[in-house]
Amino acid sequence: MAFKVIKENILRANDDVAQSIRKRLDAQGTLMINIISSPGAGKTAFLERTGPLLREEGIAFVVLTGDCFTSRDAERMDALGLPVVQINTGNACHIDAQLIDSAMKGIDLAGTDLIVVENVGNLVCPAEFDLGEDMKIAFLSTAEGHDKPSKYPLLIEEGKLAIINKTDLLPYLDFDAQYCRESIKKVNPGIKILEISCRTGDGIDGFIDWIKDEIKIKKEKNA
Ligand SMILES: Nc1nc2c(ncn2[C@@H]2O[C@H](COP(=O)(O)OP(=O)(O)OP(=O)(O)O)[C@@H](O)[C@H]2O)c(=O)[nH]1
Ligand SMILES: [Mg+2]
Repeated sequence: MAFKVIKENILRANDDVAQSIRKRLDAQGTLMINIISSPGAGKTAFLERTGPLLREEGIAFVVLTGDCFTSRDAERMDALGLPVVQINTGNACHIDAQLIDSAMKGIDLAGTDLIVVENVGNLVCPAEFDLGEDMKIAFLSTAEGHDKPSKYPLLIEEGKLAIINKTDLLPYLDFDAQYCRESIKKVNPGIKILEISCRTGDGIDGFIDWIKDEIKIKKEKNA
C-alpha cells in the first residue's frame, strides 16, 4: 500500500511539470515528440539519418537525448552539427518531466519548430511518464523479434506512430512483419506504422513527410 502511494505521488508531481511544459510548447506552437525503444533499436541512428534532412527542410529543431551515464549519443549528434542537449538520468531507466524542464531552459521555443526527445533505451518505464510531449513514438526494430508489441502493449497504446527499423536485416531474420503489424494494430488500431532502415535510408522520406505535416498542424492549431 505504501509503495502504491509513493508511485502515485511521483507520477502526480511529474504530471504537474508535464502540464506546464505542454502549455509553454502550445503557446509557441512547438511540436515535441518522444521516441521510445529498447536499447539499440536505432534511435540515435534514426536521428543521424533524419537530422540533416530536417535541417535541409529548414525545420528548426533540438534533440534532447537521454542516457543513464554517457554522452555518446550527444557526441554523435554534435559530430553532425545537430543541436543537442544530453540528459543523464543516473540509474533511472526513463526521462521524467523535471529533467525535460531543466533541459529546455536554454531553448528559445519561439524559434524552435520541433523538439525531439530520445528516451533512455527501455520499452517499459518511459511509456508511463508524460513529458508534456505532443506524442510518443514507439520505435521497434526487426532484430528484437515480432512479438514485442504484444509483450509491451503500453508503449503501443500510448504511441501515435510506430516505426519498425532495420528492415535491411529481414532476409537474415525470422521476423514476421505481418504478425508485427497486426499485433500493433490490435493494441492501437489508430496508430500509424512506418517501416524503415536507417542503414539504407529506406522509408525515411515517409517519416520526413509525416513530421512536416505534424509540425504544420501544431502551428496552425496554436496560431
Ligand atoms: N542493420 C542495421 N543496423 C542498424 C540500423 N539502425 C541502427 N543500426 C545499428 O544498431 C546499433 C544501435 O544503434 P543506436 O542508434 O545506437 O541505437 P539506440 O536505440 O540509439 O541505442 P541506445 O541509445 O543505447 O538505446 C548500431 O550498431 C547501429 O549501427 C538499421 O536500420 N539497420
Ligand atoms: Mg541512442
